[in-house]
Amino acid sequence: MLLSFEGLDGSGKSTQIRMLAGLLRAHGRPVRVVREPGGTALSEQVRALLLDPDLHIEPTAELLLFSAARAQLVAAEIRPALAAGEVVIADRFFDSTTAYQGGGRGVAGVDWLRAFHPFVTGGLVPRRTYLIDLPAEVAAARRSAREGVEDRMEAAGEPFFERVRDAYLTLAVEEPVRFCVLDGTLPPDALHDRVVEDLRGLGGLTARIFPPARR
Ligand code: T5A
Repeated sequence: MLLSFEGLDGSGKSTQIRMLAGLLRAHGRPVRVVREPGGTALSEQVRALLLDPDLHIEPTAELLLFSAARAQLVAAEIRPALAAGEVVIADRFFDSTTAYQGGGRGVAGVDWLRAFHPFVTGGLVPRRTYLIDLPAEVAAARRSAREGVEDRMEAAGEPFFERVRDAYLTLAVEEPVRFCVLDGTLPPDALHDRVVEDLRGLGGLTARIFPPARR
């Protein structure tokens, strides 16, 4: 089963993924966490290029580089892990490209991207996508509280992140079955509880992975 987490930079995806992976592992479930861009030798090299603040990358080239990193990750890591019965948790997947390159940069329209993503992923779609929604200024404040230099994407500015947020929310409205929108201003434990509750409610395969909570 493939799950993905989406949201603005600093929205709390990695925190939630750590908590969920920890819970699954504590139940003896095999879990693979992958990040985008990255997760393979090639994709990590592409990541370094994409995030390099000293590099100018044309928006079209940016879209294709994120997608190239994803194609490699899907083929080399995600598909083999799914075939082996692992739960794969992706820290970003193709919705990031729709939100950042489509919504944020305005490189391509949603319909074009919707047709393009299956070419990149071989048609792989997450069973559930958690969108951790947060106002752009709150995400920016969290990022600036961290140490380190802004990467190339983070340097894009607040109006860019507002467009990205809008694009994410539009996606969630268009695909209400796949998306679960979470209020990113909640504390980490409350968000984690909602994710687990949602997964329990999905039934089918996820019901076997997440047995019902004891009363
Ligand atoms: N990108 C990526 C594209 O443009 N197109 C694409 O197709 C893809 C795949 C990746 C960049 O690439 C872009 C998007 C990004 O700009 P990255 O370094 O991988 O860059 O960055 P992010 O994925 O954004 O990861 P971050 O680490 O920046 O953010 P997270 O993982 O969302 O947040 P997290 O968990 O690290 O938390 C951030 C801070 O907030 C605190 C944490 O302790 C931490 O200090 N926090 C909370 N505080 C209050 N309440 C909560 N609920 C909190 N949860 C976490």
